[in-house]
Amino acid sequence: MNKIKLTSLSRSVVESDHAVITGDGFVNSKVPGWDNCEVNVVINEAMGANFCQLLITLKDTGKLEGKTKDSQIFFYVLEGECDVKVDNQKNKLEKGSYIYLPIGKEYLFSNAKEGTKLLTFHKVYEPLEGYSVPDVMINNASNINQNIYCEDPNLLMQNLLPDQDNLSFDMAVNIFTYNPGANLPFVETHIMEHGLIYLEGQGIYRLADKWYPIKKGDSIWMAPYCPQWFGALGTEPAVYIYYKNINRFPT
Ligand code: UGY
Ligand code: MN
Repeated sequence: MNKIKLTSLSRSVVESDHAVITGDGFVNSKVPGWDNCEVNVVINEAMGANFCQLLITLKDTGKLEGKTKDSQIFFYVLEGECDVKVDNQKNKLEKGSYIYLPIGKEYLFSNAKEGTKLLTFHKVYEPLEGYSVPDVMINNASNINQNIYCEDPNLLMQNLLPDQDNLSFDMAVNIFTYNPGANLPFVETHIMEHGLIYLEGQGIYRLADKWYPIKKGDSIWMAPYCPQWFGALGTEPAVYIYYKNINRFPT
């Protein structure tokens, strides 16, 4: 038997209007103030995106300390648990918990269980005349209703932030669940940009005129107007959490 592994293969692809990042090519970055953790910058401006998506793995001594600047940051616990201190209040975060930090907010994440994984979305905040900057928001995805999407009971949408109902927000983060065999009813082509990571399951994503097999742990970037479609495969639901810029166009 030939046991040589072909190390030149990867499912990761980076194109001008989309990317599929499978994690096998991760090389860590160091973020000042963030210690005893691994940080992978999965999507950011260097790729052509207008936002940033990170994956952070904390050791039990891990600590993320800082202050948001021009960018608001949304943190979501993919695995494990930790504490977060903001506005002098300590909160326990567990799997499915999330915290939205507006601009100019000090934060400290600590007391992590070894191997805790956090997802972040960062977007430069665009103020809107007549509306105030959103407040800190802490919740758990399990508290958020699943709404039927596009009149298909096999497509379920959870809006983790107030979304279109509150013009203070210029970003949305949603969890999209496709029951086995469900698919987007049309090829979406829109000005909003997306970043996502798969939480469960698998399927086929169409991005521009290419088709990609996708599974739990994979991340995707879709530029504005990148044609997009997904169909779930297998026997489990396919679930992804995604970012979308909203409420600020046309200018
Ligand atoms: O909200 C959306 O645009 C979403 N339906 N897009 C997507 O899942 N690719
Ligand atoms: Mn879309």
